[in-house]
Amino acid sequence: MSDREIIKTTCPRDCYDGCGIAVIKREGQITKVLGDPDHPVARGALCGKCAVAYNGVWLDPEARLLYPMRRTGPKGSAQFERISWDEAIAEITAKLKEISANQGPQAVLHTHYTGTCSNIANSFPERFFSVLGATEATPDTICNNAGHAAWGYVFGTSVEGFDPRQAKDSACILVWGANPSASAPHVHKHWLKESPARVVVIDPVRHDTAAEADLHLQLRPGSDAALAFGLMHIARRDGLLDHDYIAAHVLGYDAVEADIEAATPVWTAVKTDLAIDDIEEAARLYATGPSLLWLGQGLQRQHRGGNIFRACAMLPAFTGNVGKPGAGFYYLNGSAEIIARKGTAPEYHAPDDSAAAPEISQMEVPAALNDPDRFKAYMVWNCNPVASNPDQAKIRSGLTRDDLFTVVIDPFPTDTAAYADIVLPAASFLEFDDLSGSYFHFTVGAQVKAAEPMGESLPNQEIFRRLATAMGFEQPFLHRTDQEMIDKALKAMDCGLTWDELKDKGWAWGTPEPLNLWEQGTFPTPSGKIEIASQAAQADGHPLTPQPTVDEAPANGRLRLLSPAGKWLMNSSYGNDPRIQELQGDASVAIHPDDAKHRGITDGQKVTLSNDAASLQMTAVVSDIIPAGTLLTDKSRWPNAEGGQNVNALHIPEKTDMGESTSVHGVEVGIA
Ligand SMILES: Nc1nc2c(c(=O)[nH]1)N[C@H]1C(S)=C(S)[C@@H](COP(=O)(O)OP(=O)(O)OC[C@H]3O[C@@H](n4cnc5c(=O)[nH]c(N)nc54)[C@H](O)[C@@H]3O)O[C@H]1N2
Ligand SMILES: Nc1nc2c(c(=O)[nH]1)N[C@H]1C(S)=C(S)[C@@H](COP(=O)(O)OP(=O)(O)OC[C@H]3O[C@@H](n4cnc5c(=O)[nH]c(N)nc54)[C@H](O)[C@@H]3O)O[C@H]1N2
Ligand code: SF4
Ligand SMILES: [Mo]
Repeated sequence: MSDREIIKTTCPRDCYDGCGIAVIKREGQITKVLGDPDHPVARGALCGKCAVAYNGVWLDPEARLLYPMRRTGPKGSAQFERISWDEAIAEITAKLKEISANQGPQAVLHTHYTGTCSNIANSFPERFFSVLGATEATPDTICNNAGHAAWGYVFGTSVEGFDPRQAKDSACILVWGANPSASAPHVHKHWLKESPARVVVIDPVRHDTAAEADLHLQLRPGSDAALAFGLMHIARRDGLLDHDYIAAHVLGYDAVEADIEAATPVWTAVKTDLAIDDIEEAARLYATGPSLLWLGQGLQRQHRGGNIFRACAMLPAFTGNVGKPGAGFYYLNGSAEIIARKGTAPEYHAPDDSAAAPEISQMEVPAALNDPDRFKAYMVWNCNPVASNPDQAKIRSGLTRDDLFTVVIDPFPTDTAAYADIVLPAASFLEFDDLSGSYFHFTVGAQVKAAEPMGESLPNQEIFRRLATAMGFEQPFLHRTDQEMIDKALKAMDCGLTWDELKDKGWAWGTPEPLNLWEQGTFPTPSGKIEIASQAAQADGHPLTPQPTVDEAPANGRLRLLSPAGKWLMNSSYGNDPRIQELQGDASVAIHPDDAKHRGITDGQKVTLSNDAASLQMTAVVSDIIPAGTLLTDKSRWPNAEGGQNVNALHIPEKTDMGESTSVHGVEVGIA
């Protein structure tokens, strides 16, 4: 049919998969958003949540923010009046200038994360804030910074992991503290199943990936470091360590050998609540290799997440499962970093010569927002802190401060936007051109404009170009056009395609052949080796080597509450889609039959979860999908749709041992 048009684009959500999308248009209107049949990951299907939301609230003008708005009612009441872009920009810049002159630009706090991961929309606004000199809430501290800090010490980088195409040569894939069945649905559905490797999952939760694995070690949360030592004990006892690799490429084997020797199978079984046979089998499968090790972001979201990551790094280092076909380690793949190995990197952030802006951990934001001497303005883009961040009550109280000028930029009227003095409507990924990759696969995707921005919404980058102009910031990098940045990035990536060619095809491999990273055996650490013993870590106040620690069991009848990625939301995104709300049902919490019995809790009953931060009602699901001592729910529903609170009301912002990051999977609660 002649009026039918197909536009290929890429899903820019914070997701391992990085799916290609086919947008179907008829008579100029988007009629359907589907998975691209020619994309190697999507293979013609979006995940369930995107299939609903991209055809639901994302196309629905009633659900979107359409115009800049100014607050007319009390903060939090979501009462606004429409204003023009010129008025909005003028009011914001007047306020930023006033605060900069009186308190200094560091009194402006901005917070952002991965609302969109498309390269320009995700990073361009940072240029503005670094020129302004605003304080940044360090983005990764809400998600994965403990892992980054730990693997920074060990490998010198945490963003250059294995190329998934290596899995064809693997005998074992060990998925540790990740749940691809929810967080990377296509990896779960295709990649894991098509590899000849045996799949081992280490996770307290028997999620779908664990249930379908060859072996699932359902350990007690927070006992992972002990397990890593236990696995190395067996590999050493059975002669499966690669002493040549250790001698040439690893620092610190001698320093941990006594701890490995002490971590006998019996000791490990007691510490982790696992069966000895399972520990033995996992150790032999992994150490025999070739093996891929995938450490999930869930794994490091606990009090000792950094130590756990250092302990798990012993596996590839001591068994030599690095730099050979079918072997490697992975946390995240940063395309810019991998591109930088070829000698060039796209310029997404402000050039290095701009003044270093101050930072605070996201764990400090709730208190900081309540401190009138510290911050006078709060600018929120690409995130929804009222739903996603810890200490919900304190965030809300900070946001009601009359002397805090708040700006929220989002495609949707979130619970955070309800507190804004000025709300700015962001265009959706279907409405502007950009580049978008994957942090798992080595793919580069075109994000292609398929419709005009809804209402008067604008892409993040255009909003910040306008703000820069109004502030009188003349630096050329604040005024680059999208096309200039896309062309420059594509050239740096050297994927062999121009923008028009990439647009046609939708996607390209970053490199035509699978990459065998770390083949040469040198690492960007001070010694050039894998540093299991790290003087840099020690200088920062950590032990020289990883420790075989286990978290104490919660006291006073409390249980440990896990709240990882669920199937139907993308963090809090899609929480406003009515069909998604229906599919999710009521907020529920899984409790082990033994714990339920002790407390007289039955399946389907309303229960109250409480700790020092809050009390929250959910529906109990009695299930052995989790071990005794543990509770399981999903993260980040829209609080206002749940009577004002979601699970993050219970999330106490305690920092991890490294990286000042969230320890949300270490939260403890009582249940009655
Ligand atoms: N209990 C619990 N809480 C958690 C976690 C957990 O495991 N448990 N996980 C944490 C993790 S890992 C993360 S990463 C954080 C994520 O937390 P957030 O970064 O707050 O993620 P979202 O809640 O999805 O909010 C992203 C917002 O960006 C908006 N957005 C989408 N596209 C654009 C755009 O182009 N421009 C702009 N300006 N906005 C856009 C979306 O509409 C949405 O409102 O949550 C954390 N919270
Ligand atoms: N559908 C969907 N997909 C998403 C997201 C989403 O919200 N929804 N969020 C995106 C984002 S921002 C991120 S960061 C990723 C996160 O995705 P993942 O890396 O998969 O991390 P999580 O979902 O936080 O948790 C993964 C697993 O860690 C386990 N875990 C918790 N504590 C422990 C422990 O002590 N030991 C071990 N071994 N395991 C533990 C949990 O039981 C869970 O099964 O997913 C992304 N993809
Ligand atoms: S969120 Fe992930 S799985 Fe879903 S369509 Fe986007 S990239 Fe694919
Ligand atoms: Mo995340």
